[in-house]
Amino acid sequence: CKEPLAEGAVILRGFALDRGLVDVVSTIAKAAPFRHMQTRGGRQIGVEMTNCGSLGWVSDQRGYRYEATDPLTGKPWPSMPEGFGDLANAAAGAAGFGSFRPDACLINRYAPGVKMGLHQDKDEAGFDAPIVSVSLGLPATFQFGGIERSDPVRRHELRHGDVVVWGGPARLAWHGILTLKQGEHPETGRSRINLTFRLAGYR
Ligand code: MD5
Ligand code: FE
Repeated sequence: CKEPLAEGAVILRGFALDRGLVDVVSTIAKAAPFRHMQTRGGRQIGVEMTNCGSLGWVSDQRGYRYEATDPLTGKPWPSMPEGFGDLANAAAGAAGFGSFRPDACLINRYAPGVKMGLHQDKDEAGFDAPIVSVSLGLPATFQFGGIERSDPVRRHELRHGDVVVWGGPARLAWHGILTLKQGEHPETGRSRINLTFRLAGYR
């Protein structure tokens, strides 16, 4: 079931259900543990993160960027599971985009009380490809604005299994996640997990 958010952005409710994604995340996190990264300013990011795929998003005193190696383990990020790549491509197709073969999957883990402030995703080498985002576990309120930081934002509830696809005019929209409420989910416990699939490097 498709819910348009804006020109170029759509929510696919329940698209990621029954694919065993939470177990796959657990396997990835054994090789590349969730961790709090630091910002350039030396502050700790509240969301815990890890990655899979040939590139992973990292933040430290040198700023935001994509790296092929996990700075925590010194090893390449775990490879993109086939089920992840196929899901991202199927979601992009269902949203009306062409073939999407992401090289990066950032995995965010939110505990109750944690938020992600309004930002744009612009650390990627190009913005032609869409971004596919998968929500698992506890529900969250997503804030979706426009191309200008001052544009009005709308709020949408994202629940377990929901997938959002952004591309075209929505690719550089400002967005964020409001403070996660307390709760417990049968698959993820007291947490929300978000998978964000991107084409981060040059094609
Ligand atoms: C999350 N993650 O739920 C959110 C939602 C991130 C991030 O924002 O950067 O890890 S993914 C939402 C998203 C991604 C790319 C573009 C847009 C939204 N957008 O244009 O609105 O952890
Ligand atoms: Fe983002």
